[in-house]
Amino acid sequence: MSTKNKKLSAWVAEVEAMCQPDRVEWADGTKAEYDRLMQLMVEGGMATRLNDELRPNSFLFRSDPSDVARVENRTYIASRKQEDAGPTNNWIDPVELKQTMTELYTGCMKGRTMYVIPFSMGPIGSPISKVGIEITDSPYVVVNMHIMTRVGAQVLEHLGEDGEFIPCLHSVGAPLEEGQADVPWPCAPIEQKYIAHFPEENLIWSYGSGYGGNALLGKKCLALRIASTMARREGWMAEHMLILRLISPEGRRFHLAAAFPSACGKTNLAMLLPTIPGWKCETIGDDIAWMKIGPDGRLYAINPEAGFFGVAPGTSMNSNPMAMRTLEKNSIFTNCALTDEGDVWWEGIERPCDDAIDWKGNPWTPDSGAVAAHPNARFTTPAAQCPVICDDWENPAGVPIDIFIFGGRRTRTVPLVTEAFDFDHGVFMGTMAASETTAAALDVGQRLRRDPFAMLPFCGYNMADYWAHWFAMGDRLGEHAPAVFYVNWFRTSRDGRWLWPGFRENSRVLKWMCQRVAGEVDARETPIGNMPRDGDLDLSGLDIDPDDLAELMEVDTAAFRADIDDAEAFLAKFGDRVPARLRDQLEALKRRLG
Ligand code: GTP
Ligand code: SPV
Ligand code: MN
Repeated sequence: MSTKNKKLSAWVAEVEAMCQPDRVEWADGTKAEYDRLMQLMVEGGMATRLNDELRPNSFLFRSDPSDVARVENRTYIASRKQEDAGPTNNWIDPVELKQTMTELYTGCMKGRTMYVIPFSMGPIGSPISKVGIEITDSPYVVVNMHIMTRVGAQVLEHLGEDGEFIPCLHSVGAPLEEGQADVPWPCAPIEQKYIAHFPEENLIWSYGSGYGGNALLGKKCLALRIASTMARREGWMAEHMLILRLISPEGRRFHLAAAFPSACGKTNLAMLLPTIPGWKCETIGDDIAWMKIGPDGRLYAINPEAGFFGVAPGTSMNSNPMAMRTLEKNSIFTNCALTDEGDVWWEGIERPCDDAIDWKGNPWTPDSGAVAAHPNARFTTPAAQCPVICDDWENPAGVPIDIFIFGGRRTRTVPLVTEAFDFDHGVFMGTMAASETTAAALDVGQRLRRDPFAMLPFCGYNMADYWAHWFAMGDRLGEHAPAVFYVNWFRTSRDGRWLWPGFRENSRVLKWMCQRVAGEVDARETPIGNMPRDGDLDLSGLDIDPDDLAELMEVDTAAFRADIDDAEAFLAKFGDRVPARLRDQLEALKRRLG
């Protein structure tokens, strides 16, 4: 395979000269290619084929123990001016960063194959879709990109002679000397890792990591960091949001898009199997939404991805049965445990396991005193295999969004659900979002942090300008702007129990949202937003202690006042770039809290 696109051939030649691979291969996205690369990796000791009867056509990979998640401290937005990256992004002058990285890239693919992967984010040819080309020296990246994006010859055809593409360069940063044997998971030490974005050129350079969002460059790098900068320039939105369709017993359809930080429940909510009778949920996307205003003035969303790269631990037939059925076959598992039958296992799968090989490759039993699967162990699985995938999931026009949901992991303070008074208040809620951190990033520690719109690690430009963009979109949408809600599935009691059962029971909260949007129920006004009146949240058949429910719904005004102080300190970092409307919202909240 090759290309008629002159810019592409020139870029591939330039990268080949710099990285000096042994050979170059163009990925065609076919099953034959997938099978051949998997075979190569099994023979090379990088992959284990799982028991074909238990888990057909599926493979397990174990990463290097130093390379298990995104690295936020090594992620850069290299805009020409530092203030355009803003105070929440790491910044290096683009000229300097290119120099540093060019030195690292020089000869970095020696002894390896350089793969050129043409891929589309979104259905090929949709007006919302974008073409990317990832160059990588990792065959693991190639097979994952096969599942996560649309790879192949059609993309090159669509690109033609002068089509635009987003260049995404990736290397694991581990050249092989003549005769040097490879390791199962090549990568570079942390201080040599760079996940770099050059937003003014729509360019991505990633070096030194083979894991997830550091290496599968269509996902966070392209579909969020670069796309968010394009979206602002072009008047659309690129968000860290799942997309789902909820159908009421009467057949009324609602489309919801929800932004929760990494490992805070998007994949679970996207595949919801409601516990309340008559309600149905269909999945459109589990991580990223690209949204444009349609001809009717409403906001239409597509899922730019083609697969799910989901957190394995905690996934079970009880918590997320639709995910469990999606990954029955044709899936890639990374950093899960391997059972003696040759299947995968992880904490919270709710299946017994007495004997396994843990994610580091060592023998494991329940008495080992350590987890068998890494907390950020993941599955890569085709979206089309999801039993509740929506008929419209690949509709190039997208689906019209009725409801936005924000949230995060808050053991205290934040109640189960609140509704914004209006869109501006909703933008304020998204801005105020905060969450306890998770294992999805390697280097952020365990703490509560502000994570506006769940975009803190993913916004490719100054976040204050991003808030202004949200207000501008709201103004353009006017009466068509989605309703906005804030949820917290993670509140705990003083003695550390979950107050809310979560998972499939979250359908009860979504039902209340739909009833609000349809004008079927009133709400109770509180200082922080509208909340369900007593009896309006459908709790039928749910055994929940009335005291727990009261605590779950409690508006702790003292805690919210303290939260405002923290929010003000956060906003102060952005100086006078903070939109006045945001400050107005903050003042209004202060007044309501008294
Ligand atoms: P990323 O892929 O990192 O963006 O994560 P995500 O937002 O898709 O999170 P995911 O749905 O994979 O959930 C992450 C973890 O939170 C898993 O261990 C889940 O079991 C757990 N979780 C999800 N939903 C709930 C819930 O409603 N209640 C509780 N207690 N835990 C949940
Ligand atoms: C996240 O961290 O939000 C993910 C996983 O979805 S990764 O692709 O590694 O970014
Ligand atoms: Mn995510």
